[in-house]
Amino acid sequence: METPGTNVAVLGLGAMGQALAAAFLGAGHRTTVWNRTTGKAKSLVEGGAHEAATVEQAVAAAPLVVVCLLDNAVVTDVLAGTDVAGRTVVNLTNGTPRQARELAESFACRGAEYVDGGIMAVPPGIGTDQALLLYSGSQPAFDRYRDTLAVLGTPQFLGTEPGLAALSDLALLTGMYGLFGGALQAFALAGSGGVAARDFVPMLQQWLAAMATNLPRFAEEIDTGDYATGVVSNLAMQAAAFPNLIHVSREQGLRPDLLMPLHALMTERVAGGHGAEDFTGIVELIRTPEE
Ligand code: FVH
Repeated sequence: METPGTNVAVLGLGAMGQALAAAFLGAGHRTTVWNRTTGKAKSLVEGGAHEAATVEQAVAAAPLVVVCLLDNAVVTDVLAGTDVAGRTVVNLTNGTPRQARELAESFACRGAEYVDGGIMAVPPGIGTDQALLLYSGSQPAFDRYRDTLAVLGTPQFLGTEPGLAALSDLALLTGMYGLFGGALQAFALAGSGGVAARDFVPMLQQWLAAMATNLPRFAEEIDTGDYATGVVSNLAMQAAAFPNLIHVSREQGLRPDLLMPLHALMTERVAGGHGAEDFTGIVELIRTPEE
């Protein structure tokens, strides 16, 4: 286990990279930072960080290299040609499982251990109890740096398959964007009737929290593939009511775009003879590969 005093290099000083570097610094780790454009390291350097002039210098300065750049194409470009042998690369850049697997393979060929990560937090949440960080990839590397990484937020290691963290990260973000998209449509709809978002939010929050209690039942139905037992509100009934959500948006002068794909799936599932089942059966259509 590493203790405070670990040398850490942070590549990328966007909003998130700065927060990560500040957390390492705050915990007493010797922190070297690098960013493509200069100027973003100023407050970190004032706090004791060392600013490397090149990626090569940053990587040479620390056995643990934490990467947080815009996307994985940038990660590949930025580290191309740099000697990473003997280093542990922890990549917290948002990406897909396939990208994580490709990066793991590529870094292994170059003599580095690779851990992929997903940050379930916004920059101000880094270093607080609110931050969850998902990891997958090299177990020995994760175990070695677990305590160092814990200063960023609660670390959760999902397994040695490098893509696992990215898969869960993107699944959680998928759920979040469904929630956010629905909430925006709801705010716009309430607003079209003169209700300010701040006045509507208590009711919306209460409703969404109550609806979220359905998720364990959804999970059970999805895991068992039994969408027909214990149905409270069948899909046919829901599919009959759903067009009203679309009509009211149009009547109120709003775009119903966000609602259309779900309506199409509900209609298809009912047409397939599953109207008596639960809403959850739609997952079967989602699982059908695109043509
Ligand atoms: N910020 C957030 O809320 C989320 C939370 C969850 C995780 N995401 C992911 O974290 C990655 C970095 O996000 P960020 O917030 O730091 O993003 P930016 O502030 O836009 O900084 C981007 C950094 O990437 C550098 N960069 C961009 N293009 C290049 C390039 N071609 N070559 C080298 N570096 C590049 C950029 O450098 P510069 O523009 O300052 O020179 C920044 O360091 C990201 O995957 C999120 O999805 C954040």
